[in-house]
Amino acid sequence: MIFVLLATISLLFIHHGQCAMQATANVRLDGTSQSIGTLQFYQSDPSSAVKITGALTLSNISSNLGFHVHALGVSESMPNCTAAGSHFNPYNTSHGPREANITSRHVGDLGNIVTLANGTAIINIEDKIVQLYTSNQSIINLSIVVHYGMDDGGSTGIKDSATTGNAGGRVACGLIKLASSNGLMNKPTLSALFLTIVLTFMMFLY
Ligand SMILES: [Cu+2]
Repeated sequence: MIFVLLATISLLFIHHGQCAMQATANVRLDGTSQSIGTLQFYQSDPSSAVKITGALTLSNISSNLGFHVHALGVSESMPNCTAAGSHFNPYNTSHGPREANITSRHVGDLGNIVTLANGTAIINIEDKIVQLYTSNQSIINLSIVVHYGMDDGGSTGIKDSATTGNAGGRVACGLIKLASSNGLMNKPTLSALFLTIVLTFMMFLY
């Protein structure tokens, strides 16, 4: 009996550790409350990539636009994008493209998003360096920033290339918030289901 209880408790802990994490960022034009879209962040476990999806409407802007996680949070309702600080760079590394390994880019370096002729950017990124789980690489409560220009990956030597990819000013930004729906709310539900199965099984044993 005690063994079954202990096994149940330890399995519940294992289950909790494996719950997927989900976050969102409502992206607004710099210094305004005008939303240009909401991004979804999803990570199924700490060793898998973070998926970033969504659509942003950047009317009249058609090109590659620098896309980074910056080190500080911003106001959720009316963000001042300058207040997001510099690139999220916990290991004090050089700026680089998204494809670079962890020693050759900032954790927050997500490269560029590409806008269509009408200004809409469809975002579908998988990144193995940013994290949603508690970690030095966690981007929860930091900011996602969209720039006016292209991030050159730090390779051109032009102006601010080595620090920011020379991506220019900040068009829009948003606070990256942990969403309770998948990361937290489902845990009790799933745990209760699991407990019910175990208790039913025990009824047959005893
Ligand atoms: Cu940036």
